[in-house]
Amino acid sequence: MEISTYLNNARKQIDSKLEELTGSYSNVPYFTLFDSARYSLSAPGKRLRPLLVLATAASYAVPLETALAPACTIEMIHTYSLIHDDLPSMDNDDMRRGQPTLHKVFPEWQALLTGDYLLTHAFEVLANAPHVTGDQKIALIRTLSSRAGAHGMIGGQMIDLLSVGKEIDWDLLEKMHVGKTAALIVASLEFGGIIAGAPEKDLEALRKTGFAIGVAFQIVDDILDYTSTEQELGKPIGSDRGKSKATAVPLLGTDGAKEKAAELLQVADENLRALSQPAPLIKVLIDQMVHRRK
Ligand code: GRG
Repeated sequence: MEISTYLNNARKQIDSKLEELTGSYSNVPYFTLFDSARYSLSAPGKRLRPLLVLATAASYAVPLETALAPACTIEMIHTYSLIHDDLPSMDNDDMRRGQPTLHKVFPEWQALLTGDYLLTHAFEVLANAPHVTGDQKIALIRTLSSRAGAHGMIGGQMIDLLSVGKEIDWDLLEKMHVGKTAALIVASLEFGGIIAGAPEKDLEALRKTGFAIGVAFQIVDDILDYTSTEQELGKPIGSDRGKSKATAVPLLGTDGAKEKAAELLQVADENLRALSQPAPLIKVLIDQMVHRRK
């Protein structure tokens, strides 16, 4: 099958699985929680993280259906993080994925609870995931809780907010990017490897690939904040600059940031080549991640 056909089909399957997993409960007094969850989940995101899970699993010939529910849990955690990040007490953003942010459409408290719901529900879905063994479920839950936790995504977000208005060095900025952005991308590759029962040597190469492409992805995000348009990004450009956020461009310059991203892609490529299986789908996704306009 053509890679683009595989990815288009995978995107559709992710969208419909997400809809199925977040159900619609019209007969409960809190039914509107599911409306707000759907509002954010069904917005046109790139679905990079679940696609990375499926692409990694597919490299080991695991059927898409086996990895689909676990893949969707990473999108749930990612979506929760975007909802919370946009709240007035954090980044106070009005637009996300080309539409008003959740707290602009529903009450702020509901946006907070919708994020909480998606975070909690992801672990319920993992515990009940079909097609994976009990040991694999434990490994998936351990991986996701740790990558999304204090020493992963939350730690990165802490550095981000603690650094507002301050000059920070590359070392701290890289730690922020590793936590805020790379951690979930690492988890995505690890998920594919765990579901495939990949050997530890491959899992380590997948982790190294994930860290490299995760930081490169964030550097591209920082560059787009300077070079893209609001229409393309689906949110205002220059929003990080306007909030005195620490980003790669003022620290390294646009050319320096591009060079850094290129170095990281080289690291990712070397590690992908060290896998016991060829991984053409992962390579295509990495290409899309760095050569994007939004
Ligand atoms: C609130 C715990 C907590 C964490 C927030 C994800 C995050 C951490 C903040 C969002 C802002 C931001 C720039 C994060 C870096 C990761 C990133 C580039 C997110 C956007 O990911 P895309 O481009 O988004 O994959 P789509 O909408 O395509 O899914």
